[in-house]
Amino acid sequence: MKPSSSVWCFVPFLVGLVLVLILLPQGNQHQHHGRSNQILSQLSSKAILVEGWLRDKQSTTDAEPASSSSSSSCSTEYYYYYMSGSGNGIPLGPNLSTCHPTSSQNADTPHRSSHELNCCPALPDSREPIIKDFQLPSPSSASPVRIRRPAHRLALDKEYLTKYNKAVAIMKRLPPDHPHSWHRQSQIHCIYCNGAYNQASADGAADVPFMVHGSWLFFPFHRFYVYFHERILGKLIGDDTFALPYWNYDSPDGMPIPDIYMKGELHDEKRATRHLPPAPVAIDYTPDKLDTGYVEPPAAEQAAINLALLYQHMVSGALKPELFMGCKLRPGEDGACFGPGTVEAAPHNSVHLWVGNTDLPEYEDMGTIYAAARDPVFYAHHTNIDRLWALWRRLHGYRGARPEFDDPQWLDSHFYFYDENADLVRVGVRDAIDMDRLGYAYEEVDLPWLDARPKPSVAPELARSLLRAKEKDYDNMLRMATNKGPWTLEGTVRVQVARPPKSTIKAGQEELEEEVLVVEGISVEKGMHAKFDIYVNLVVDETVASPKLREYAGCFVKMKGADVAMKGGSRNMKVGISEILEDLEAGEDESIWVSLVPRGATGNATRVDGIRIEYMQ
Ligand SMILES: [Cu+2]
Repeated sequence: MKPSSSVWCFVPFLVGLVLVLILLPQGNQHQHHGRSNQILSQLSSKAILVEGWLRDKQSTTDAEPASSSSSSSCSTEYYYYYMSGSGNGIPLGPNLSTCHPTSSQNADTPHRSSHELNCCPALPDSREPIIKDFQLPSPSSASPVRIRRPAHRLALDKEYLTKYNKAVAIMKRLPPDHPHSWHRQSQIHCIYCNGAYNQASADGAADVPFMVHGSWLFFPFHRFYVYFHERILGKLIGDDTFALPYWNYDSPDGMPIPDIYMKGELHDEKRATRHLPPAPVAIDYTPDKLDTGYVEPPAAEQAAINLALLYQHMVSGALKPELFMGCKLRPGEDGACFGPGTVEAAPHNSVHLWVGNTDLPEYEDMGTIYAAARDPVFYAHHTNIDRLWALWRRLHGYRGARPEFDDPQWLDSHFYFYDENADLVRVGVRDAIDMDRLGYAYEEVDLPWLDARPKPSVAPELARSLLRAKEKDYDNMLRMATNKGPWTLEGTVRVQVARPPKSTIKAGQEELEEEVLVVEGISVEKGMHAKFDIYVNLVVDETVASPKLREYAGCFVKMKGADVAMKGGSRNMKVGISEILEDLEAGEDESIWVSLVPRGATGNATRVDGIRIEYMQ
């Protein structure tokens, strides 16, 4: 394709841009009005967040046209133009003709048998006669907004429950090969998450799997997944206002598995019996924690742990898009990365593991990637994850940072889904960003985790002298010179990590720079799940440490079956620590102590190559 014709592609885009600029501000304000009032009152005690959110709202409104797909009919050509290039410009996407059986377990894992999976459709999707490009509804379109409500408040809404159960029942009765069937809907997760497709965009014929976990593809992929699932359910019962509920586990009342998922079509047998209601979800969960002497806290304490963890993962640990969204996956083997964002690690991974039945080989259904979407509660878990993304974008505009990447390679990455008309559509990440444009919204509820900023376990001054005393104890502590591993996490690893001098930044820009702890080269034996917690300047015993302490910086959680993603490339966990260091009064110290605390019994299968600090702009 000639570059000159690609120029013409931008003409409708520019016209659209002007139109959107004229039309959008009013429409957007109108849509936001009730909700913004609500969130403003929730945040009233947090002047800085409010101020920030308003600025964020302003800047995203200004930036909106960039996510419009008004390039319409030209977008296919535009895409091929990219494809014909090489190097950095190539966006990521799956090659539909490569769907192949994959495996969920590894044969070398002695106590688990290898499990071949074939999640591909009987007829390859690449044989579809027409693949459409997804079109965002125009901002002026009159279609109703679908309102997703908290699932725990729906137990008495008979009319809604009848509809939802009926839609799922119809889905379950469709022939298994129908793209709208329950079977095929759940296989989407298996295909995209167990590596059944190869990348379309890798150079040459390299069999590089296309994966959507552990990177910046995680949020946009799952947004589209539940988006189409919801529209299909609505179509099956002839209701274009139908919306999925969300599992509001970020609020104490909503923490148990919602009752509506305990009966009828929404029930699933394959769940951990000890976690059925009224047990509150444990967002810091790992399956074999109890085998290692851990005692489950009472419900109120668990709820407090959950909120404190959410504060860290949503607010202070994730001030930059890369920290929240995950690592920047690039095409080809060289571009491989596995680095989940804070919320993908927990609550996403941990809640999956908490629901799954640990008596089954792979903790089916929710605890393993290939089977997770067979459990109806999967969709309520993922609407909540999607909601947390939307909340995060609002909260973090205030430091002047863009609330998402503007990297074209991310924006042009794409996936394929069957829409409610059973047409195969190609959807790009750029169309996932603005939830309002997609025509659904979340009913607002209180956000108690915003107020759950933890306190240091001991007074910072005392902590300082305790740490100094420990530094003299050469036997118990690894020294600065050894902050390079590899270490096997059989027990806690404590490392003194030097803080490099800050990069030169313009005056007034200091607060834009985030200090980031990088746990490098994480590897987990195939077929195993894993979890470790990351603490900074921890002075209390790690067996009593929890996310309720300010020293908690984050965690790494790997689900079962996420092995394909663990191949090659960089495997890092990054968490922001500027606010923690401020609260621990360690902001001026030359080095900090980092503890990696394995949780559960798989520490001896987990290896880490090193720890370092970087500054993120
Ligand atoms: Cu998931």
